[in-house]
Amino acid sequence: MSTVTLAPLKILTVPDPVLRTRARPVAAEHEATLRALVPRMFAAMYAAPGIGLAAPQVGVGLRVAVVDLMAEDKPDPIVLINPEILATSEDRETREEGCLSLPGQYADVTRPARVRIRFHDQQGARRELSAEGLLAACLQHEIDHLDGVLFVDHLSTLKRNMLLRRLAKELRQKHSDRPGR
Ligand code: GNR
Ligand code: NI
Repeated sequence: MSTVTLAPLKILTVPDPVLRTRARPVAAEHEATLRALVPRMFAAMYAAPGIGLAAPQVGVGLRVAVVDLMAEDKPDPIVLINPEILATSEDRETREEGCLSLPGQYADVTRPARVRIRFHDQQGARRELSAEGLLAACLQHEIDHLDGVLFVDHLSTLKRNMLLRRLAKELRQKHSDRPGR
């Protein structure tokens, strides 16, 4: 049994500049980093709880994300390394999105209803995946994070500013409720 534990990864919130920085491609030299990072990303995502988490959300500027929709409460973990969108459907779908980096904020986001993506898994194997529904939205949301894009960027300026101001106010109140945290 392990005698030391690592502190859980902290999830960055807006306006942290790391969230607005394009992440760098993963290369062979990052293998050890990923072996340590990916399990901690899953732990942070399940604890939050969330259905996806991109490395920039935990302060790591690499093109890695984890996803698990936990459909019917069954785990189905996906590790996305250097994911790319190969194709998107013409038809769009609108659904409510949230983001662990904009806690407590939700808005309807319109995106392509279906996507086909290519990525490497943690064993380095090249994989492709076609998705629709919530998985399609989540994959696009995570790939956006790797490009410094947040779901609010898909909203009108008015809605985006309203949401960001509400978040800033709520985070201010939270921090004055709990001084020193
Ligand atoms: O937990 C999350 N839920 C969610 C809902 C709709 C579309 C995307 C998501 S991802 C989000 C977790 C997160 O912030 N991932 O980056
Ligand atoms: Ni997010």
